[in-house]
Amino acid sequence: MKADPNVEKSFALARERYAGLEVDTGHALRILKTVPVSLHCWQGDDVGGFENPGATLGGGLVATGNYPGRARTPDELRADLETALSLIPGKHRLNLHAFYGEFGGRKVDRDEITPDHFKKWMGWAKKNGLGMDFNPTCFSHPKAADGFTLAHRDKAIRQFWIEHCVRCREIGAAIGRALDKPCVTNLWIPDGMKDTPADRQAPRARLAESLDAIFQKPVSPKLNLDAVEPKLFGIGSESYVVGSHEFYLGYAVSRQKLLCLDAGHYHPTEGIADKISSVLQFLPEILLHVSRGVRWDSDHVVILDDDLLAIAREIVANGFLGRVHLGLDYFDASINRVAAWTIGARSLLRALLFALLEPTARLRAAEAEGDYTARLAWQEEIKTLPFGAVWNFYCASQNVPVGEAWLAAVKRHEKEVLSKRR
Ligand code: RNT
Ligand code: ZN
Repeated sequence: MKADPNVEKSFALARERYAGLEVDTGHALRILKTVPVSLHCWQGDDVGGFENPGATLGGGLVATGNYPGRARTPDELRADLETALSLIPGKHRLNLHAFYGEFGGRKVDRDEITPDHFKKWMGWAKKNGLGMDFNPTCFSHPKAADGFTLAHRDKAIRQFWIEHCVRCREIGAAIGRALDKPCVTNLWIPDGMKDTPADRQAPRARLAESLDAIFQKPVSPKLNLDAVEPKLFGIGSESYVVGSHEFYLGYAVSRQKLLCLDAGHYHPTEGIADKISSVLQFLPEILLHVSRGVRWDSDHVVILDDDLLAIAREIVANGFLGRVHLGLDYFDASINRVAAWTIGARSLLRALLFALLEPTARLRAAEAEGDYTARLAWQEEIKTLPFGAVWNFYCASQNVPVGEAWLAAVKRHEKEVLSKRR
């Protein structure tokens, strides 16, 4: 990358300004470099997976749009991920769903998957210095067609999904072993009802029982960490979701599992930022699905908005970076998919940097003195500090494009690679 002297100059001025507020930009950048973001494979192919080419997305998930160039094979997906990763500063992770296994053209059902089907992904991650996370796929399958999986009234169906999830934890552990860092295996299920249930209780009792069966065998947290993801409602489960927030909060706390907070899984005006310091009083670690709902759980591409800044701020200001795992979760098929990854990941990193540059000590001193006037004044002044200059410097120092320059690389990839996928 050609060094731009203006990037250096602007950074020098910014550093001075922050130093005047007792904020050490060098320290902020050293920390930012260590924070991995888990890139969700499913943005690359509209949550299609590689079991069968024409599969339709289930579980109430929808990826709208038909932008050309969707990845159709694992190799295509890896090529697209490599392009995105070359535009995102820092070292990151890959978040893989179980139905992205490589089955060699054979039919391997969900209750038959083994670490072998993910060997190539692990090798690729290792070669690229990426960590990996994993997810059971409890949707887009005939045995999930009626909207129930682990909470199904039919024991055989529950057993099928239990077996799938047990195998996913084993695959998670194999990933952790292969990459020498723990894999977070996150469980989300679609179970719920479109209209008012007559029995809200029994499915929840069945789900708790299924979860206990899945987690029965101890797995070293050095290899695999279990997370569970609640949701308020989905398409086709508007009236009732078995795995609600309260259900999984209770489950995670009582079983000491990671709770996954997805930014799109609450009431439209309910943010997850304020939940972080609450649940971390009772849980050692959590997972965040950084997403953006527009009026509903629409999974729009993550942008640098107030919700995202608040999330990053709560993690950083409270010193929770070591206890919060960060993953992206959205799927937009209406724009270039590599750009979607790049925009979301860069936005999250920018929000973290913004938080790392906050003069928190000053804000907290004002608060401790009861000077809420100064606290509010500072909170507003912070918004126009020269944060962009620090971000540009960080990108340059990490050898990724500065500012909007990444877009040209995405357009080149589109012309040379994506446009040939017809
Ligand atoms: C669904 C959940 C879940 C999925 C992925 C594909 O509402 O957010 O995390 O998006 O498993
Ligand atoms: Zn999610």
